[in-house]
Amino acid sequence: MLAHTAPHAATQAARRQYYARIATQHMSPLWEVLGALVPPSPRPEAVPAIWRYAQVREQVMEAGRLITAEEAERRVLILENPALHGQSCITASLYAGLQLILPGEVAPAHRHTQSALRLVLDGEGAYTAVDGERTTMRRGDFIITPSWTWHDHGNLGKEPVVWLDGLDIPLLRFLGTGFAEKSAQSAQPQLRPEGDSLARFGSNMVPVDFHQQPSDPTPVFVYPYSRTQASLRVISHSAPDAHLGFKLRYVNPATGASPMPTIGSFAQALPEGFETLPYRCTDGTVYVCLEGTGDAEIDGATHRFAESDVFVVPPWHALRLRANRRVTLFSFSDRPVQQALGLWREQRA
Ligand code: GTQ
Repeated sequence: MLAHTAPHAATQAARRQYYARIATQHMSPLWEVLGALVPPSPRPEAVPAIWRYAQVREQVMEAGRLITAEEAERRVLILENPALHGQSCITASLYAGLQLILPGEVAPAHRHTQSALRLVLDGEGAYTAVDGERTTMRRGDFIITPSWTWHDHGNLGKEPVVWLDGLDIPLLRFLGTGFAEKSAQSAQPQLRPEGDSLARFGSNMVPVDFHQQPSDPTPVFVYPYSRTQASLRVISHSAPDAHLGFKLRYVNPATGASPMPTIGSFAQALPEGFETLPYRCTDGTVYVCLEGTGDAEIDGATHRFAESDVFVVPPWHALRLRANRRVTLFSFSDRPVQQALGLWREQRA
């Protein structure tokens, strides 16, 4: 901010000429932009938005008639934040998209430094393979492909399968740390039977001589929705948190940390008729409704959501949730990054 009294016209003209001169040497005056650079509280560019599955499903299916999964490599409709058009992101740090795979198709094996999650929305019979182990994808399942792990997808079933992809693409683009490579084989060889990693690491036990190194990916890469549902049902007998309902975070079972270092992920239940108190946090968050119907009031504007709808709450926007019928939500954000840097804040009204 400049001084409170407006400068004289002659002073303003002199300053403008000066700014033009220093611009030729790639310099600019901080005092013109300081307030925007160092705001008193977050001013995200991203805006609240909702994608209603019933309204976008047909567009997703149409992509299946226009391009094959093989040709596209990944047949995905990117969910673009309306205020970040052309930037392929849903928040400043996160990417989201709806991926379609038709019966008989394969999305070929590749790996990249970007971390990815899948949240299965529609259809049955597809699988994701991660570092040599396949997992069958069922509605609500949360599946991860940590940084630099090989992954491919296929559909062995009889119906189209759609899932939500969540990646840290914008964050890695910002950091300049994106690397990727394609595998020579389109499908990975199966090194272990399905269920191996969950049995070894996902049953409150780990192999006796297992020690996780900081750079190792989490040993469990599927979090079946049936287990999440069972947990949320059982804890729903207690009193809900006034701001969050019943909310759990997914963890790497070997460490208790987030399954992936850049993306935190959560599952949440709200009893029928429950309404949360306003809550805001610095991590812009993508929500997916897995069960029920409700209203998300984001900074005062209400968005009605139903099953498989995706909505985004930008950083530091107050959220109030109302469950018209018992609601289960999945969500993800960059919270582990903010927490690792000591930056994360929340506020409960
Ligand atoms: O499945 O690997 O939506 O690399 C965007 C980039 C999915 C994937 C996306 C990707 C993938």
